[in-house]
Amino acid sequence: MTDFFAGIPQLTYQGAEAESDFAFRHYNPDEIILGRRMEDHLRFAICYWHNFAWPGGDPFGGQTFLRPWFGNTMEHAKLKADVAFEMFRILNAPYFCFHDVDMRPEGADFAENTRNLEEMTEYFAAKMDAGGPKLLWGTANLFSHRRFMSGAATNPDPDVFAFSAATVKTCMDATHRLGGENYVLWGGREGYETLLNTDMKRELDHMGRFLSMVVEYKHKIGFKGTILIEPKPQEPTKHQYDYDVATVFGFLQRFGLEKEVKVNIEQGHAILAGHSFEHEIATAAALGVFGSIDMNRNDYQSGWDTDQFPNNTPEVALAYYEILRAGGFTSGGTNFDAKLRRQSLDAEDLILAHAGAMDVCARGLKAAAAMLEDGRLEAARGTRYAGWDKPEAQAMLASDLDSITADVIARGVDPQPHSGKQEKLENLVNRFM
Ligand code: XUL
Ligand code: CO
Repeated sequence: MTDFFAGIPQLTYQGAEAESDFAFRHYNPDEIILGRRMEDHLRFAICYWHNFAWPGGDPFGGQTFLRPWFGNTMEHAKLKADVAFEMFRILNAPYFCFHDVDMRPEGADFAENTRNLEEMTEYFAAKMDAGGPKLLWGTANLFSHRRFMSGAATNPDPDVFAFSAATVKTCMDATHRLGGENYVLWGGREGYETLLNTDMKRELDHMGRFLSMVVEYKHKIGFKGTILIEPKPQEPTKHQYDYDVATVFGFLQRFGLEKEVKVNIEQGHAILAGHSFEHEIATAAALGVFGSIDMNRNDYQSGWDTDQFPNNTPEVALAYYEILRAGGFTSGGTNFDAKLRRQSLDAEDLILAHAGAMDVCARGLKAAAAMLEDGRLEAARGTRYAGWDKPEAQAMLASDLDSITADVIARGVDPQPHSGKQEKLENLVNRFM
C-alpha cells in the first residue's frame, strides 16, 4: 500500500441523493439494463498515460504535478504501478489500458526497453492475478521519442520502421501475456507536415504492410483480441493518414484487412475531424468495423485535442444509443483517454474526475436504453423507409436503368416530399435526458 490516496474510500453506488463526493450516483455495476449488467455494457477502462505518466504540461509551461513516482528508474515504475492499481481498486474499474512507455522506464536502447517492459509486465500480471482489473488494450507509444519525429511505419528511414515494428511486437507480447482483449494502433505521427518532402504513396504502402505484419503476428502468437486502429485527422502532424472512420475503412479494404481490424473511436478525434461522435460510431457500425471507444471530449472553442472527461449527458447518450443499436460492445469498452486540467493537483482530483465521468456515462447509457425500449425513434425511422419494404422496391434494386425508366413512365411516377420530423424527434429525445 502507498499513502497517495490516503483517506479516500473505495467508491460504491449510493444513488442520486448521496451526500459524499466519493460515491457513484448513477453508475450501479449490477443494475440490469436491456438484460445486461451495467458494468458489462460500459466496460470502463482507466488509461495509464494521462493519469500516471503525464506531468501536467501545456505548450506554454511544463510540469505542474509533483508525483512521487516521476523518475526513470524501475523503482519509480513499480511505485507508479502500485498507485495505479490502488486507483483502479478505489474506482472499482473493470479494465485499464497502457502504452509501453507509460509503464516502463526508458532504456538506453531497444534491448533495455524490452527488458524493462518484460519486468513490468510480470509486475502487472501479479497485481492483476491478485484481483486487479483486466486489460482492455495495450499499445505502443511510437510518437514521443525524437526517433519517431518523422513517423514510425511511415518514416523515410527504414531503421525507424524496423525499430517501430520490433517495438510493436514487444507490446503485442505484453498485451497477450496480460490477457488483453484488444490491441490498439493510433498512428501518432503517421502523416506529414509538408508534401514538399513527403512521398505519400510510399508512406501509405509502408503503413499497409506494417499493419499486415501486425495481423500476421497476432495469428502467429494466437492472440485472440481485436486489432483496433484509432482514427484522428490532425495533431500532431498536419495531415494524419488515419483521418476518420471512413478513411480508415478505405485503407483497410485496400490492404484486405477490413475483416481483421476494427476501429477505436475517440470523441475528441471525431470532433477534430468535423464529425459528431455518434456519426463516427454509426459509420463504423454500418461498415462492420465498430470496436471500442475513447470517451473524452474536446473543448468546442479551442480546436485542440484537450482530452477532457465527459460531462455532457445528452452527448454521451447519443453515442451509447448508436452503440446499443449496433448490438453493444463485444471486445471493446469505454476507455477514458482523459486527463485532469493542469491546475487539478490533488490525488482526489484523479478519483473525482473518473467518478463524475462514470456517472455521466451511466446516465447516458440509461437514457439510450430507455429510448430504445420506448421504440418511438426506431418506429419513426422504420416509417420513413417503409417504402423500401415493398417487394417492387426491392426488385428495382436488382433491375437496371432502362427498366426503371420504363416503370417511371408507365406508372407516371411523381414523388411527393415528406417531412423529416427532425424537431419532433429532437423533442422526443429530450424527454429521456
Ligand atoms: C492521442 C490518443 C492516444 C491513443 C493511444 O490523441 O488518443 O492516447 O488513444 O495511443
Ligand atoms: Co485515444
